[in-house]
Amino acid sequence: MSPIEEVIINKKSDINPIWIMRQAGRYLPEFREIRKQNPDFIKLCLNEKLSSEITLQPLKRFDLDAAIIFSDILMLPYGLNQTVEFKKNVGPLLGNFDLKEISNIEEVEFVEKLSSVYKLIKLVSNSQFTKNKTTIGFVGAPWTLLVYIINKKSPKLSLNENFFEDKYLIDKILKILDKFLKIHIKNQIDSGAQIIQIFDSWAGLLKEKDLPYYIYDPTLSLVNYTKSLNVPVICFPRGIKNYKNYCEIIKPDAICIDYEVDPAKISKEINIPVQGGMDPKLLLSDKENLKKETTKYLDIFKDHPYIFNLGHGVLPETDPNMMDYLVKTVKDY
Ligand code: 1CP
Repeated sequence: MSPIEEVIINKKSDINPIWIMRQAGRYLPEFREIRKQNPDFIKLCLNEKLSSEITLQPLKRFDLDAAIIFSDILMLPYGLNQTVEFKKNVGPLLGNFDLKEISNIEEVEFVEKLSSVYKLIKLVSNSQFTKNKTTIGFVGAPWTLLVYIINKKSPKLSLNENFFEDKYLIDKILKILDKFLKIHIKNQIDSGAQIIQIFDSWAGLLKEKDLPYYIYDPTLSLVNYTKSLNVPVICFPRGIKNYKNYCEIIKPDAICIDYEVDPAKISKEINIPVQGGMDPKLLLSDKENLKKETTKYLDIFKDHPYIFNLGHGVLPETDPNMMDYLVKTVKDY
């Protein structure tokens, strides 16, 4: 069993495995080199030779315990024939969503469109670089995908005024997402993903009263499904106000926390394995400060099953040497 599985499945608390969200990405010059030659991001994700190489890039540099596949949560709307493009300095832009057309998409057609993602997972999990490491597959949570599908751009820029207006449409989309997210999860697992992480990056946008319908019910459905396939699931409801409630309702195998929450409070309140938490901006400071803050998290979770990670993705302006120092600090603890 790999160290991350030991923590999640056997609740081991005396080891400190580490992986980093967005560990394959723009802070690495070798990634930027490939990216420069491949301006179409979706096409790059669907080139299994390159996307598997990108997935393995951070593992060749650092002693990380997991490979997170190089893909994107927006591959799902892409698989449902909604156009997705990534514009520099703007972010993702999605096309119109045709409910009639999407309601008719067959499973085989969807799986065929995303087949390169599954090939990439096979290549990664069979690679010598992932020996005794975990291959992590992932999906966007239904709520976060709903946000992109209806808003058609990042809610960072703003959530459309009439976002919640068409309840019929929202209900239909959530049902379609439930079906195809399960298909996507199943195919990732069949290809070699050993853990699934569910990214709910925009969980923080909702009011408490809306959580059951938009987050709890649809996420629980995916968590239960993944568990039924005997694969652990990590949930990351970024910005949610009450992690304790979330864990009690959703019961993920591990919970990934963001950098806004107090880790000491989490370690007291939550008794399932915890992942992440540290502010990615700390990698932009100096080594002394980085070591101090890293040690703080490791101290707090000393007797708790804990996987080291950040509280959101590593920032593009991060110096790879600082990443190296972070990994070594965790391994030497
Ligand atoms: O070069 C570039 O411009 C591409 C940047 C990039 C990368 C490296 C995007 C566009 N996606 C990815 C890969 C990616 N996305 C991974 C795989 C690799 C890894 O973690 O090492 C993962 C897990 C994601 C997941 C993802 N995509 C999330 C959830 C996590 C999070 O950051 O909150 C979200 C919200 C997306 C959408 C997306 N894709 C890309 C961007 C810039 C965004 C965010 C857009 C926004 O701000 O709304």
